[in-house]
Amino acid sequence: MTKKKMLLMGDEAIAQGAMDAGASGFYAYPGTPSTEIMEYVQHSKMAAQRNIHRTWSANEKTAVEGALGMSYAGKRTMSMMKHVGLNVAMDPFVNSGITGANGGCIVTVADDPSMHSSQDEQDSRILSKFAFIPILEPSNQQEAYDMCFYGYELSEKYMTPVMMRVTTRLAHSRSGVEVREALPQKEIKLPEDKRQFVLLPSIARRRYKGVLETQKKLLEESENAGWNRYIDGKDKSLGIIACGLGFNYLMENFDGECPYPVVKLSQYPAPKKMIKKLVEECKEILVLEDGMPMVEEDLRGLLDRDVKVKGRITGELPRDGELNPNLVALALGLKDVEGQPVPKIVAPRPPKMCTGCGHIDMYNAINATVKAKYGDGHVFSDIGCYTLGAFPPFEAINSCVDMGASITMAKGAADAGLFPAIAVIGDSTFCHSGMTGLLDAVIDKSNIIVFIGDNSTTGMTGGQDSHALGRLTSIVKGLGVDPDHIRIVNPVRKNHDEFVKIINEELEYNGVSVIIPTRECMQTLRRKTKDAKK
Ligand SMILES: Cc1ncc(C[n+]2csc(CCOP(=O)(O)OP(=O)(O)O)c2C)c(N)n1
Repeated sequence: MTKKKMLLMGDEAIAQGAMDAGASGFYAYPGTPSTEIMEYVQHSKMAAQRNIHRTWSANEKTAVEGALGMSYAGKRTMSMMKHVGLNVAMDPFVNSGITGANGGCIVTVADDPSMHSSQDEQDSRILSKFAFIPILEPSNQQEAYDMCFYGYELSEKYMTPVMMRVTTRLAHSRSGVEVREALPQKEIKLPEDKRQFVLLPSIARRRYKGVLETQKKLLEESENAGWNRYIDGKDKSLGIIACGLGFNYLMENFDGECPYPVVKLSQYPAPKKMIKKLVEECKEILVLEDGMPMVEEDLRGLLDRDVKVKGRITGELPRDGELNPNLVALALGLKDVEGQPVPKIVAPRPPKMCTGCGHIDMYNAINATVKAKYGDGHVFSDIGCYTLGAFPPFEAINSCVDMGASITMAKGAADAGLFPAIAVIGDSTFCHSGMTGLLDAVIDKSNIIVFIGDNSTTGMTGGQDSHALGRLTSIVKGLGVDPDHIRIVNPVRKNHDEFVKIINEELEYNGVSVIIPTRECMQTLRRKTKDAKK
């Protein structure tokens, strides 16, 4: 019988792999390059037939907690996020390392080295290691698919969550993937130890000892499971440790036949025996990792005396930015192909707000009032399409740090005496992590104006449903903002004067004002109109 093959992006391979491996629920908040995992599940017939849970969560913390609850109930589950999302979810993520899992629990994190669409460059492997959670790092789409089956088995065998770590290029590139017969979902089965998930100090101390013990077994798994491999080579002048996608790049340079011995590293804790063998056999070691020099640092140790280790720390590879086949070639002393002229097929286009976007009218009104009267430096923004207000012609915002930080930073600046202190946030980001900051401001009666740009969607990541839909004003009221200072405005050009008047009135008020410019995103509106015509 011929095996069935599908053409899948890395993200899709993970989604299909998890469903085929019997997952009962997916929990995620959108973020590039992880968004497509949930979108694939949401559009999948199989997910609908199997009644797999597949709705967006309010943020990554609630996603990881939701998945942990499903694991508690004995079913296989996955939470998905981009790397900065893991920062938001760190509390449940780290503690889930101690509670452990019941049903198979995979936390998929897509890192974005080179910051193609992120505010920083992090390596989630370091955070997983910190949480004692084993890591699977596929080197291609097929492995991403297969690792879902193994990941759930590993998770259930050692009762631990497992991280699946990918980076942008793997998440977003396609390849043929051989798929397997789908496994049935698990039945509800509560944890045998009824106190497993109760992290009271006395229980947590006991569990922590257990987690430390389990690390030895996880190391053995890493040596033997087959994802990590020692591949011998004739030329022992160099040994290479190729992590995740780095292995793919390495093989690309040698058409599959590398002359040097290689440790292919796709499962952590890193396999000590294999690496020891490589270090003993080879004169020098080159470490290829897409992200931070985690393995390289571990290998050098504090004193860096015995082994000649080359990589991102020593400059054979750049310290920041994503890995690619050309950088690997240069580190190996091969030909530089980057210098070749690249045909200019796509002209570079700096990002800008869409024509007709409501955020444009919001910034025109803010600039006509706050900036015109008080100058620059008063507007704390957040992460979303409106962050483009940093660029000309607006140059309207002065911060963008992390999701939710607009309101809390405006509050802190107001606490310091800055007037006016303005926050700009989107409806999705507000529900993600703006609500608690607004509550702080209400409790402290801070003198701030918060603009919640309500375009009825999560625009920046491609238009996923926003939790604010149909309930934004009630949430703001419920958090205690005086209804007289909740102002709704339709941000269109003809309402500019009304918008300006509202802002000027709220500047007069000493307390928390919330102004909600409300108009649907141009892109989702266009999509809906197009669909209606079909
Ligand atoms: C912690 C974290 N999770 C996810 C993202 C990806 N992301 C960037 S902006 C955004 C939400 C944008 O929606 P909204 O606030 O409604 O603004 P819009 O783009 O619709 O104007 C998301 C999910 C991120 N940057 N950080």
